[in-house]
Amino acid sequence: MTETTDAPKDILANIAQCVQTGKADANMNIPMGSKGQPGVAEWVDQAIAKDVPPQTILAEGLMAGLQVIGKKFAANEVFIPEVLIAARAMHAGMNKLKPLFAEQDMPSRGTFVMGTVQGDLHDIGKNLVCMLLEGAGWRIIDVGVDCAPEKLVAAIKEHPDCAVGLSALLTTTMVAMGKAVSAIRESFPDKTVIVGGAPVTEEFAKEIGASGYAPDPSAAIDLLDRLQPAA
Ligand code: B12
Repeated sequence: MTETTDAPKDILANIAQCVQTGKADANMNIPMGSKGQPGVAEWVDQAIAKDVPPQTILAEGLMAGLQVIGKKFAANEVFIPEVLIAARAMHAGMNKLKPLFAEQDMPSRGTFVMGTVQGDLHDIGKNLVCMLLEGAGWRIIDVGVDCAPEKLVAAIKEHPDCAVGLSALLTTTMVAMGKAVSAIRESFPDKTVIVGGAPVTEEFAKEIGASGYAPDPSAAIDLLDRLQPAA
């Protein structure tokens, strides 16, 4: 951890570091032996007390930490438990910032409607993609697992400017992914629809008419930046 001076840049570095280690607050004993030391929640409180703008705390503290974890996850340097712990730590900070953003305008990268396709109950990958996209500024509408095409289309109608993500983990439900993309294209021909999940490939994404494929959340963030640049 960065040696504590009162400088906002050190506080932001500590927030990023605590997100990476998953230390949500002082009560947590992650990493082992750190109980009682400040975590994300306490450092965010300090940053707020120093009048650091909430956007800066989000971008240079919380998101900076989670992006490191996202890249390490893509490179197989950390694994699912670490990502989930880091995401939970980030949420501890987000909860502190939410009331401040409510007073201003919550900066949003756009809305992302995400679901696991019909017949498929796997949601760990979907949830990870949602968490990391949320960390990158996307507002997430999680429509859950076993999503019939009609459910996806209805969610898109409610959020017409959204980008869409579909997840499938079973070779048998890849067919359902194709059907979901066709149903979305019928109502929204130009909609950005990205797909992923262990059996899904770039080639399959093209075959079913999806806008793109990403193998992991970090690549999904980059893909969405290319397909649907920030306004
Ligand atoms: C956990 C698990 C389960 C759990 C799911 C719990 C849950 N809440 O998700 C349970 C026990 C319920 C389960 C059930 C079944 N499972 Co299962 N399951 C797994 C297992 C072990 C891990 C999957 C997982 O979570 N991986 C970790 C996540 C993080 O990876 P991921 O989902 O791939 O997501 C990453 C990327 O793909 C990507 N991504 C994912 N989605 C998206 C979407 C977008 C838009 C983008 C950009 C990226 C993206 O980002 C994620 C992070 O990097 C896998 C085996 C394995 N090692 O993969 C089998 C596996 C997927 N299951 C399998 C099977 C067969 C089943 C069952 C049919 C078993 C049965 N006979 O009942 C049922 C099906 C139930 C159903 N209808 O869905 C097979 C599939 C085989 C196949 N080729 O089709 C696998 C591969 C196991 C095996 N080797 O046989 N399963």
